[in-house]
Amino acid sequence: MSSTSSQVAQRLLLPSLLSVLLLIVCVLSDDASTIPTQNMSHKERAELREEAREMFYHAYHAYMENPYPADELMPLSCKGRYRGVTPSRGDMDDILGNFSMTLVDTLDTLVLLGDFAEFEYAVKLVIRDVQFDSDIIVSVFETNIRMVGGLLSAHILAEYLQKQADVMHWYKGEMLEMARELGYRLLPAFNTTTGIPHARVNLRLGMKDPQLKKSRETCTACAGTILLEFAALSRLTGDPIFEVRAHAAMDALWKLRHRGSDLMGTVLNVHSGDWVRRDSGVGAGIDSYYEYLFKSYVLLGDDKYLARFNRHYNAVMKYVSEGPMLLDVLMHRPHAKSRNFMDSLLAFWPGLQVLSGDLKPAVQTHEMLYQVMQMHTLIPEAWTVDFQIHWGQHHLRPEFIESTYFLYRATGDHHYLQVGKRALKTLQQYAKVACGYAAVNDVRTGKHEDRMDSFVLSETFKYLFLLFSEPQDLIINVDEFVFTTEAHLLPLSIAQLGNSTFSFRQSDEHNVLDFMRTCPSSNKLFPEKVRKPLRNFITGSCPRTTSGKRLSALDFQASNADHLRAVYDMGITMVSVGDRSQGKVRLFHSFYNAKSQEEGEMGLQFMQEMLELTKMQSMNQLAQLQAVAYALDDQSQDWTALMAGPSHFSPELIGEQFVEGEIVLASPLRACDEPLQNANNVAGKILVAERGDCTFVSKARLAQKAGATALIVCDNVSGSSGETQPMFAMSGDGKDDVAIPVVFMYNMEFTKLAAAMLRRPQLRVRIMQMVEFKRWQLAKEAHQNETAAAAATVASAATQKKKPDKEL
Ligand code: DMJ
Repeated sequence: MSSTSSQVAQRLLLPSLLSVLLLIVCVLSDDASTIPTQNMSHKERAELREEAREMFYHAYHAYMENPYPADELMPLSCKGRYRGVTPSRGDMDDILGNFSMTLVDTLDTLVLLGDFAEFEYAVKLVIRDVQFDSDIIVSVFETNIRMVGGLLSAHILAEYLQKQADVMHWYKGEMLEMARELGYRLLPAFNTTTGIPHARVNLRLGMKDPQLKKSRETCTACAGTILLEFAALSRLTGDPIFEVRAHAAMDALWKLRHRGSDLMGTVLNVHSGDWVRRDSGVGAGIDSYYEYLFKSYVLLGDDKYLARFNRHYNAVMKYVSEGPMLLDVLMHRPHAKSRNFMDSLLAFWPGLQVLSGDLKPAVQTHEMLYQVMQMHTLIPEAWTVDFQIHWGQHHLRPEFIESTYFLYRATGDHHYLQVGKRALKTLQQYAKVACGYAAVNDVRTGKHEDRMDSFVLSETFKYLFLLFSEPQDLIINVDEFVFTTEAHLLPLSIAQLGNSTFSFRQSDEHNVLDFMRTCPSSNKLFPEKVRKPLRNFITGSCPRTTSGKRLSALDFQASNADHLRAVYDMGITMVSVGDRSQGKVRLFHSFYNAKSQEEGEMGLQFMQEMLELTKMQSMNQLAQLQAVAYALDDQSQDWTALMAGPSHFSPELIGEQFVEGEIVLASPLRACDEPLQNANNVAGKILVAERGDCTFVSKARLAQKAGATALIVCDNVSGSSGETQPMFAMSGDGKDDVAIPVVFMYNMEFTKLAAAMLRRPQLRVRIMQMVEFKRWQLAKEAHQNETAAAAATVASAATQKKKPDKEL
């Protein structure tokens, strides 16, 4: 679709999108065997809406009556958090710019709540008190989504109220001017080689702040969550610069995707465009990049963003999504999981799936999240694949409630109202304090933190209020807006400025409930059908509650007492072998020892799975294992391969790739200080350095600088060996500047190499993957056998010819 024709269509997309989803739900829901969730009465729903409103005001008044004009309320001390005054929390404080962030972030929620008087008062305060000319370094991403987004949305709604509610006639676009000024202050961050913005900028000095000299790295979400606000800013002010810069950043990011997997990493260098962290998921570091691709398409009607979103979406569903779980992989090796935990930011994903029309996986992931919540009371900041707590904090984040809201809007299933009710009551019970709502430091202890982020008011309570509101309760038709990642409202009409098409809600307009009535109660059965099989998802895989479910070898943890009991009951005995410290065990299974016939059979299955797993593990380990191979004389076909480990910071040798050369010992052997004494004898050779005194990667840089073609780091612990110790991959420091292969050898293996060096001065070695070395050897042997067989055939043919002569 061309952009003009598509724009008109896109303006209408979101409302109709939700209607289409409702229709799909009706068509698919004819299974009477699924029990619908208990419906919530209008009365209860209205009470919950009012409770959400009260929650908002409890927090809002605590902020306004105590620390305002501070950026944030500290709810335990009831004081304000000011940049440069309150003890620093490090990078986290880049959110703060001493610009009354909580108030700016909250303005449009006041309008949604219908509180025009307080909105008007708050707007006056913002115009009077907020200024940006401060020598403070702030996060470009956070300032954009909370401040620029907050000001823009408030400006749009202020003009709206002027027209529709006949109030605020004094308002002359001051907040738009403030947003424009702030936008200009963020622009210096976009002066990079790639056009991808720096992560931080000084509000007064731009990038001239000496502290920003070394600024290089940013996260994908940080750079890719600008366009909605900047496009709105350009279109409202008539100055194209913001939108131009934001599109350029999106284009540059798109070029950095992995061409094979279509996935993105999470951290990159804004100048070189190199990836610094190649983990790829949908949570922290990348979340709102995906959100802004899709919503830029909805808001601006540019098809390319939908195409890009779809490419990434397919990749995420192929590699990252695993049933209801979403687990990071490496963008360049997408079949390898790179983390064994999920973070709470990814809870926005089902909401985005709803908007993009993929309802079933949205229902599934939401169900998984709900179970995490039920298991730990509050969703922790991160949890492991077996649903144990990884990071215990709970920051009163909105994402889970946001997804609950979108799922309710799309399905009409009252289950989502019940989920929202539980989330609301839990916040009341565990987060409410005298002066606002406090984040929880650890969901296991319930201990509070002196922290209430501005998104609690701008998002968490806003989505709760929306969830329990009937469409006719709202003064605007939210379907005519896109919610930014900070839940600020931008009208779909933004592309046709001066010609506002959104309107106050008429009570009979787009009435979702009426629509639901045309499709009696069965409209909730589709999501129920998807949720039902997942209802025991966590209890089924959680090691703490094994009841009734067979423990699979994949889930088994030897340190878990329940698991040990379960395998014992299945008739499996575990015997330690070798040195106990190595933790090697052998498993024996006997039906005779099993608690029951059924458990005996489960034990047999468990053993078979274990065997498969062991095979897979050793294949993976083998793939990573490197070989340092040599022959003792040039003619010899007899090569010796010593095992070595790879590194995370150097190029991998894959397949038939290898490095070959003479080896030379570094002098001094630890190779930490520049220059190497024998630097002039290193070029073109493979350098050997001993572990210790400095990092692996700094030795690698020194070797590279001296012109070495590869580096072997040998262990400094006498007697260590890959035969008895697990091989590992050396870690770097996040930079990507080592271009030569680097491998690690334990002491015993290196001692063999050293002995060979003594026997043969100027020994040449070949570094390659161990599996490739084995393959190469096998091919060589096969070739030798063939040659020998061919020689034997020739010889026997010659003998046969001679034979008659002899006989004669
Ligand atoms: C909010 O500031 C935004 O939703 C952002 O995109 C992600 N993190 C917080 C809420 O958790």
